[in-house]
Amino acid sequence: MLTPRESSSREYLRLDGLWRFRFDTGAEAAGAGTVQEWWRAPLTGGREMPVPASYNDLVTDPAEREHVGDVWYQRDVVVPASWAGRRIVLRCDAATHHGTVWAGDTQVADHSGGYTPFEADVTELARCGEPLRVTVRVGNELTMATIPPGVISASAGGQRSQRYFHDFYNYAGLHRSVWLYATPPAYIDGLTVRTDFDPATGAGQVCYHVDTAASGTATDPPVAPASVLLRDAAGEVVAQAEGPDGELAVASGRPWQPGDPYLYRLDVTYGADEYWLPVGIRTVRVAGSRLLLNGAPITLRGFGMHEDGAIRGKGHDDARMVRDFALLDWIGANSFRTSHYPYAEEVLDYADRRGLLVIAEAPAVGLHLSLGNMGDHGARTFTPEPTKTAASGPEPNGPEPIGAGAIGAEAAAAHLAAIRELIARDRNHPCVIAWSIANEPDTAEGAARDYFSPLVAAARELDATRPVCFANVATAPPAVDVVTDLFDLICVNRYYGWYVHPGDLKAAMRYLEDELRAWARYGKPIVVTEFGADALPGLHALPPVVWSEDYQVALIDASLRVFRRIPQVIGEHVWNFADFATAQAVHRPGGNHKGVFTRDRQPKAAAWLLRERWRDDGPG
Ligand code: GCB
Repeated sequence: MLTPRESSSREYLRLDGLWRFRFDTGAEAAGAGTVQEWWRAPLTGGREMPVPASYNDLVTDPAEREHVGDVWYQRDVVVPASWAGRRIVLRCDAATHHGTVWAGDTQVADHSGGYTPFEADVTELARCGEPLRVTVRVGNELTMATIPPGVISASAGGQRSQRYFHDFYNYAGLHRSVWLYATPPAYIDGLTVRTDFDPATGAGQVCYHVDTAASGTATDPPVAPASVLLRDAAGEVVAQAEGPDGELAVASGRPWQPGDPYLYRLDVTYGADEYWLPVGIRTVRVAGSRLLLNGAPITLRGFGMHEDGAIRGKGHDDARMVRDFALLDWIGANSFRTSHYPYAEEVLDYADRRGLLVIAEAPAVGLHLSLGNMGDHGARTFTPEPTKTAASGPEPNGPEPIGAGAIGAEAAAAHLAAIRELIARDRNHPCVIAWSIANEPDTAEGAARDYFSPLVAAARELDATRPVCFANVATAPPAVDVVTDLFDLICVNRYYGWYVHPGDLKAAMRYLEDELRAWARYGKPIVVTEFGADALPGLHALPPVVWSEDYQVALIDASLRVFRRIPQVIGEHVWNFADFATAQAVHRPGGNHKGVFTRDRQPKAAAWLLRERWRDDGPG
């Protein structure tokens, strides 16, 4: 599956804008819309919702904001008359968390996983020159079979509520664009590039693989194989080849790197079809406790982020993206993690062009069912047996307990699918330097090893060119973690000075240093993928106390000093880039405030500190 792009043979309609919209609040188990087949006629009710956007913060009724179940989006699109004879595809970039699509009266796609695209060939259903009714049912339910997981319960009055084990609001809707696009009937179906670069000689190499296919309407598939041209940024052809697989040599290659994100362009032709791909020539390797980009050690400075903002929630927004990257540049960051799910493809395209290094994360967050405020005391995550004793059960009227069995085979299959879709979508981006396959799973539990071994193996098989990692949780320090040896990078999320020893930075930093030195014994590169403190914008205190901007500054400052004493620590990612929405909770006043920027993207005091530290370090 290829990202829609315009070319001499391809055209698209981006179906952004207001769609007809309806909440499915019926009591039927399958949802009233499904039972009554709402896709067969214009949606009634007169509501409209923008795409892309989360719907949750656009409504005023609390029950609608917290709705658990399906919502329906619908619009008509006139299929251009000029598309006659071409293959026509309907594509959703993200339906969070489950999307079912109808073209007219026919169901054409059904997809689980809220952050990766899916598409369907609708050539037979789309009449050129006439309107096509497009209906999308979006479900937001999280269960023990989904990634991320959750538990749904119903009150005596039938009101359903969703519980989940991750610390960001469960925004839902059509979060990214929906497209209708046309290609020739015989078309380029997939493209993979792998690059190599020899810093000693400057020799670059691009290995490519082209998949082609022909839709049912193709009368005359091309006899010639695909051919490719590699052009430099000025448009000059620097290498070319024929055939579905090949190697392109670039004698004096200009490598892609932060500060100089040089992009070539691969032009692919197959019969009448043309497709192009930006290509950055670069290598990423782990050597001992170093992470090497183009053979040279790099240190990562940046953030864990979120796709999050006021009003639009998790809906992709070019304006927010451009502001975020401007702030990353201003502060001197060279990298970020797509915590805790794959971000919009527009973000990765932009990171390629801006020279940001990205740890791309699968949406596997909350696989730790006994964690802190979100989990149940004593719950087991990967162990297939009843999870708790009566003594550790919830309070009367408390949340629905996590059931027996917890994270099992179904969730593992969903997790594997999420990893596959992430790598298939993002493997051609030079900005992506590592795959993070989970955030804070319970890797102190013995059964975590059997759960993760096949997932790591699958990630390596899908892409042998990038390190594989996961973000380790505080409850699984080196003495008890059972999976770290399976991975290439050690990523740790640590809150010394916040959840542990709040207000006592001296003790906190001693424990932080001790733990990092214990991880250093693995001899692998260490990235601190989370550290930080909540700070309410405008709250000041001298001496610094928790929740003040001054305490956030002091904690980050002290942590950076510790990291720089330990040579194996090659990355520091502050949690978080900006304040963000979470589920309603008494310890989350208006959301999570660990942002170094406010939710409307203005600096807190810590931003100025980081700017001073990071800009002094220079690029890379
Ligand atoms: C974590 C999680 C992140 C939370 C953060 C916090 O360890 O990975 O999702 O938001 O802590 O602020 O508690």
